[in-house]
Formats: sequence, structure tokens, C-alpha cells
Amino acid sequence: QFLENVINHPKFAAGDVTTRFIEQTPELLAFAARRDRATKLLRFLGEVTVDGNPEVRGRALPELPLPKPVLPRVDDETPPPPGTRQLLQQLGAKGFADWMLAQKRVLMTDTTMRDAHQSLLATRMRTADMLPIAPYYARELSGLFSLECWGGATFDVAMRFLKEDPWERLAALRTRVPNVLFQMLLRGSNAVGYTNYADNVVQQFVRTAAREGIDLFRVFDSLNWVENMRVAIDAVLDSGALCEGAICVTGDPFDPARAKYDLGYYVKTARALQQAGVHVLGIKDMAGICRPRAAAALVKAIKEETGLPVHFHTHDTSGAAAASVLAAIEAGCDAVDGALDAMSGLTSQPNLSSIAAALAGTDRDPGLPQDALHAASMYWEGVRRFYSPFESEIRSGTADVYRHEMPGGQYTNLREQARALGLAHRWTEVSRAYADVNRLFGDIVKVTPTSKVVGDMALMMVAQDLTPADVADPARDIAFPESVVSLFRGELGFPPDGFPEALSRKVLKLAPEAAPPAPYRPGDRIPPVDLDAAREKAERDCGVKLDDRGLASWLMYPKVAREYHEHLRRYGDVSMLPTPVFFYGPQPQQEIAVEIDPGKSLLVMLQSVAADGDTAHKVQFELNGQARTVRVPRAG
Ligand code: 3PY
Ligand code: ZN
Repeated sequence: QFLENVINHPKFAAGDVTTRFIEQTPELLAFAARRDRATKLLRFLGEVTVDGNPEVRGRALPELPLPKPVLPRVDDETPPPPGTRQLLQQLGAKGFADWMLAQKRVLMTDTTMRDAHQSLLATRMRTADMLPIAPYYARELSGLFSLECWGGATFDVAMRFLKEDPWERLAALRTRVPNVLFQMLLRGSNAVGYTNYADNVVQQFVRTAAREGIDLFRVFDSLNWVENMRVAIDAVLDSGALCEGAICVTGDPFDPARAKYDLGYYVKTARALQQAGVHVLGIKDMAGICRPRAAAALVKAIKEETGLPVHFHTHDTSGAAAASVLAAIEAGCDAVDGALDAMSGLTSQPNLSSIAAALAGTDRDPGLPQDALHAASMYWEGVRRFYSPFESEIRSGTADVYRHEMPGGQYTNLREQARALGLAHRWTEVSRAYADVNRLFGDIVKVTPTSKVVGDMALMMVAQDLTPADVADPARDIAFPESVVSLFRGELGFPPDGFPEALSRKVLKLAPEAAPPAPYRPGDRIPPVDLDAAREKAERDCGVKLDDRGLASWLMYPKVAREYHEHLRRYGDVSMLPTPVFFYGPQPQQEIAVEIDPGKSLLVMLQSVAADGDTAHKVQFELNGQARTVRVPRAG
């Protein structure tokens, strides 16, 4: 390889060399590294050309070539105007919360880069599609309150399916948007995972995320158990970032049949969060079931009780979410979430631009430029086409969500899981079973990770044709999914009224004299992780030196992080490949420019694919004008 670089070097080719040529020509090494990266990338491109990307195998693929999304023009030489991030830096978190309260206009969060694609496209949006529009946001949409662009499921999906580093996404976005608050969704003690982590792992994660550019942490607990949010809240407070304590909405506070989730329940939870020190209160309606009357009542009651700014988040699964957002605003809500038009509606957030337009001329007018919202949305419309294999079948809002209460971010995933189990045609039964499981479990908050447990159980009931009575029947043996056993052991914490005793006994196979577990905070039973030892282990596991970010990824998802590094070693960084190329492979004669270093691009073109004996394919590329062949062994 290195020799080849020497031979290919223009000075060498021209015979212009001395014995100290190698020493005096350091670019040879950079050149070697670049060549190595090019070889890896060609290997990836060769394999997607022959085998396709495993992530879209078996899905309906779009017609190719796909048009490039239309990027609105922006002068990215001019520095962006100051925004909410500078305000937070000036005022500090508490002062910033007071500033929020003093605003007449409603503040708006754009969730397009996190919840919208999590809820519409199984979280598959790649960094390469976020970065081009980021400078436009910084300059033309700097009046936004925040960009929700990190956390939730984006963290593991980035590594697991997109083969990219979530921390690199954050860093790259931060460089391009230095002025608008970056908001992330943090699952309390479950951080960005599905399990309760050791307290010091949660602290390490929050510290690192704040240092890397997260300004606002929306913290929730999947059972609304404030006790289990404290470690995360304290870590956010220590970091100087803005801490939004979110209360997850379940049921309808006006439904007498579900009196445990009445207004008093929310007010009590809000008070506990205020005592825990949060700066902002979030109303997190992850399923989109908070009706307008409930939204208004919750905002009013929580504001009156705590005097803190309130931030409302909902999903449009019902088709009626904008009414709830407007009702919340009317009731004095300080900030609300929406997604830009092309990425809004259905299981995503309601349409930010339409809500902004609906408020135009009123005293709550958010003051956002409609033209700029539209231009950014047109870009997202183009981007969304890249991801059509991940779109769900839903075409309209459905009132059924009020019955099953599935979070928007889970809906498409659970449908996907049902499909993988051959249950696609039994989706209505799955959604009914989901509601049945909720009742069996004692009517709990359903949001990651508890929602996943309810989903696992619902799928099992449908797959095995079990009724709720079968599940409850003490005489009938049921092999409960591991996640259900863990839930009933209390490993995700406890609902305020505990789990139903009879089912607890059955799930945990308790002897008649044994008592179900008394409430405890899971973090109290998980010993702290020795972070230095963990780093050494993680480095051996991943085969590279790891900084705090890499360590945090490994602590959250050791196997996924290890596999990500294996992919990186074999194929190099694939995050900057255009999305159609990443998912569907290069098109013959299509020129692909891939930036591998700032200002350094590779130009790749697929020439031909041919059989290479019975065992492989030969894929012919042109790389920067030179012929290169990749041999791809036949699968199996
Ligand atoms: C997540 O935890 O990822 C969610 O979106 C919950 O609503
Ligand atoms: Zn959400």
C-alpha cells in the first residue's frame, strides 16, 4: 500500500526524489491513510451493490434515482445571530427559566431531527441528511426555542443500524448551529437505554452530553416515579444545563374510570419535580392522547401550583393534536413542540408551521418566519423520500390511539416487530392486546422502556392466542417474556400503587408465603461501575482508545458499540455517504462525492458488476478516475 503511494506520488513519478524523499514528504502518510479509507469505502459500496444493505432487505424500495432534496440558499459565511443558547449562557438556567415566563410569544421546539423521524421512520434519519440544512436553521430559524436533535432512540439506532457515531452527529450539528438550544430526551435512570444503569453511569453520560453540547435535557421516568429521576436531574443541574422534568401523560384526567391519573396526580408529580430542582416542567404526551380540555387543565394547574414554565409535547396519532397544542397555548403554556410540515402529523408531532401560522397576529404569535419554515420543510420533504422503506402503512389519524395509548415513537416499531413475527395481518389484535396488557399490569405509564415491556407481552399474547383471562389464570402456566419478569421484579422502578399482587406472584413464580418485592430504587441495588476499569475493558472490546464519549456509548450498549467499531474497522466511516447510496447502493455511472477529510473528497463511480467464478462477484469502480475492483464473496 505504502509503496504504491510512493510510486503514485507526483514527485516520485517525475523522478524528483532524493534518499530523504519519504521523510520529507509527510503527505505520503496522509495519502496512505486516505487510500486505506477509500479501500474500505469501496468494500462497503461493493457489498451494498451486490447484496444490498441488510437494513432495507425485504422492504419495498423506492424507485431510483431519487432526486436530491432542495436545499434553501443561505449565506454561511455570515455568523448566525445570537439565539436561545447565548441567552442560556448569559442568564444561567434559572434566569433562563424566568426569561421563558416573561415571553408573551409562545416558544417553539422543532423535533424534526429526533422525535419526528423516530416516530415516522423508525429513527432511521442519518446525520448526512441533517447537516446540510443545519446552517439554514442557525441563520433563518434562529428564533426557535430549541432543536430536539438527540437522545431517545436516536442514540442506539445511530450505531446499530446506521453505523454512525451519535456523538459525532451531535458535534457536527453543534458546529453548524451554535446559537439555538439543543434539546435531548433522557429516560432518567435508563439514560438512552432500555434498562436501569448504575447511578455513576447515568452521571457520566449526562456530564459528557452536556459537555458535548446538549443545553436542555428533557428528563422523564417510564413510570413517572420522581424518586427514580433524581440522579439524572441532579447530574443535569450540576452540569449547568437546563433541566426539564417531564411528566408522562396517561389516560384522561377527566375520566372517572381512571381516577388515579386525575389532575391531582399530575399536580403532585409536578410539585415533586419542582422540589427536585427542575427549571422547566414538561408535559410529555408520548402517545398523543391528551385531549384539548386536558391539555388546558394540566397547563393551568401545573403553572398555578409551581410557577415554573411549562413545555408541552404531544403526537398527532389521533389527528387532533394541534387542537390540544392550541388549547395548551391558550391556557398559558410557555413552550410547545412541533415538527416541520413534511415531517409532521400521524405518529409524529403536529405541524409546527401550521400552529405558528394559526397564531399569527395573536399575542402568542411565535414570530417565526413562515417562508423559512416552508423552505426548511421542503428540504425535509426531499429527505423523507430517501427513507420510504421505513414508512408505516398508516395514512390517517386514528381515534383508536385513545384506547391503546401506544407512544408515537413505539407505534411504527411495534408494527415492524409484529411484521417480523408474521403477525402483520393481526395488527388490530396486537393493538387490543396492548390495551389488555396495560389493564393486566394495573394501568401503568407506557413509555420507553415500560412501553416496550407492554409491547413484548402483547405480541406474545397474540402469537400464542392468549386471552387476558388466560394470562391471569393461576392454573395456567405462562412463559412470560424476560422483560415482563424484570418489570415485575421492580428493575425499572415501581408505579405509585405497585403492581397488581396476583399477577406479580404469577410472573415471579412466588411461593404462597413469599411477598412481592417492596418498592426500591433500582439504582440503589446496582453497584457503581469502576469507570477506569470499564474504559480498559471497553477499549479491549472495541479495539480502539476511547474518550468519554466512546466510553459512554459502550456503557450504554456494549455489544452495539463493539459491533459499530468492527464495522468502522472494516468499512471506515460510512456516515457521509449519501443516503440513497448507503441504503440502495450506487447506481451505474452515478458520480458519488464523499468528503473524507475537510475539503478532501473521493469521487467514486460504479462501472460494472460481474460474476467472479461461482463464489464471488467482481465490482468495478472508478475512484478519482482510476479503475478499482472489489471482490465480493457470494453470501452463504
Ligand atoms: C423515547 O424514550 O425514545 C421516547 O421517544 C419516549 O417517548
Ligand atoms: Zn414524543
